[in-house]
Amino acid sequence: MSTPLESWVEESARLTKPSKIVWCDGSEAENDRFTEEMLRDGTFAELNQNTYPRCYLHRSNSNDVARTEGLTFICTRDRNAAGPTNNWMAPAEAKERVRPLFDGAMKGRTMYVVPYIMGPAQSPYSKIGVELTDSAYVAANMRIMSRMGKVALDRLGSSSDFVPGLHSLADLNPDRRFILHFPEENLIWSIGSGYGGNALLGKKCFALRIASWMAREQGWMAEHMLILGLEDPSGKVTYMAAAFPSACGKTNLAMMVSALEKEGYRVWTIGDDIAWMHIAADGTLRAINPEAGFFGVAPGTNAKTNPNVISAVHSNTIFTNVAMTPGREPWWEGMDSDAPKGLINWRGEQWTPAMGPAAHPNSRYTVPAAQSTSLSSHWEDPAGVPISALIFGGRRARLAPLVYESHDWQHGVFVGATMASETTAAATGAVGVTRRDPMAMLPFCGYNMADYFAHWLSIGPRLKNAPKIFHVNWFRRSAEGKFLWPGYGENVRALKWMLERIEGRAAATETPIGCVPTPESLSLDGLSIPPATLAELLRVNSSDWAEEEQSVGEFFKQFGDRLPAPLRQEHQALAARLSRAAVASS
Ligand code: SAT
Ligand code: MN
Repeated sequence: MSTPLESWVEESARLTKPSKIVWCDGSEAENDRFTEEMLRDGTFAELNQNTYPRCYLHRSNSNDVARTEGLTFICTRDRNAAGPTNNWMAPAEAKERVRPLFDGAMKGRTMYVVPYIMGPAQSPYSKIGVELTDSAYVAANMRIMSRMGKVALDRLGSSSDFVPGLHSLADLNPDRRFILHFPEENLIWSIGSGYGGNALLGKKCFALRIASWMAREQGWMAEHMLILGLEDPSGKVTYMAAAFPSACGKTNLAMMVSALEKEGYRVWTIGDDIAWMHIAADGTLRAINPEAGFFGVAPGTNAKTNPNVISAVHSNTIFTNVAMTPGREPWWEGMDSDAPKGLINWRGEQWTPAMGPAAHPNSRYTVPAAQSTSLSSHWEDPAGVPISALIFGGRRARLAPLVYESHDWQHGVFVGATMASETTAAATGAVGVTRRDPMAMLPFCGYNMADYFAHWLSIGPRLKNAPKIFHVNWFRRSAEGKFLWPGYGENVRALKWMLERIEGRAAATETPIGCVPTPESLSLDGLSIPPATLAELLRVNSSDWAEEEQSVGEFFKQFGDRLPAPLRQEHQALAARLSRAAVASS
């Protein structure tokens, strides 16, 4: 008798017709073998093995460098289950359309069976997935990003309790590229792309889109959030989870070297991208990081913005679409050094400045979490860490102050549901356009976002001490376009204010949007921020916010009656507070 996994592998092999099937065990020896094969067939270029031992460079097809949201679908029987913010296809239609593309797609190639655990191997909250892929690069990345191989097969046994994901590079043609999710049967199909979020199916496809659906059914949360611990001078650690859209600094915040280290404030990393959060028996919200590595944006990463990752990526790291120096070291824009002579760009060509960026703006490193010196000793706690603060944020050149606190859980959900950010290179399409990205989940919520808001609203009342909900904006600019806040390690100052709000110690000013720090309540020693700049950073401009309030109304319209009433109430309450403030100031 074959197990459910064996049957599915056989069935998928009959469809895709690989010449060989390799079951991955996740071992060092196996990884060495894959590496050799990839060096031989050009999937990998070897980096300098003296300065970057066991580090390799992968150059992807130039049409395949970011997530393709337009080709990503939620396939549910009822269209409304996917909601207005997702692309939708009926499951039968999706399969009819895409099955022929899988037919024979692996001919002459190897099918890798990649079993993996999302979450610590021993955690009751962890879940198993199996990805079938014809990309050794995907298998090698999955080995870093999850607990991959024997450990997963051992945990699975003969059970059918795993999320199957079928992936093929096929011909990498965007016209035949589909990233399909079937949440009603926990199934993922991805074809035509080898890029991160499209192809590493444990990450966005499973740990966010499929898991968000499971989480609603089972009463927990799957969120696009980093998890960090802030240690205070007494040694006490307070855990926080923060949602920012892709390429808005989650990794850098989670791995930060604190500017207040001398004062005793340190940041410990639990995760940099995804949080699975459960309500524990004691009423706390407990978070695990389902991943085991970081798939971070390279450009802009340097010894100032993220020293921890700079040292971590010096071994066992896969670089994707970065540039390479003549000494075969990785290079990208915003690294500490200027572009050296003889640089090879991400396409593998001799680079000249006229050619534009040498590293692709969405180039990435894949590094084991365990290599970061900032990693918390609790990062694999099976029960997760207790969360005291939830933070939303994005890139807003104007509008949002450095940090503010919502009034309560319901208002905090409104703040998350209405957050917006300027788009980045992490997805294909225009960069720098402001779009609403609720909870940073717009591209990752596997069901109707109105129902997702309702799910969020239902969680707070079930918690004993619901986390406080904050909003941050590191990206506010002056009229001249200069950043007002130094960011990076200095962001700990905002975290410290949040910690003191949680403990009831820091002062704040009530504004129509929430509580903003008083200038004195922020620890700014050692920073020379002129009082006028600080005032601008913390300012809540009522007429800008009145415009924002209008645009929120437009955004909410698409959800019709499905939008939970409490969010409508919060919207009206905001409008009322803003008009009272306008009357008071006129
Ligand atoms: O989608 S990826 O996981 O490749 C990166 C991101 O956009 O967050
Ligand atoms: Mn992400």
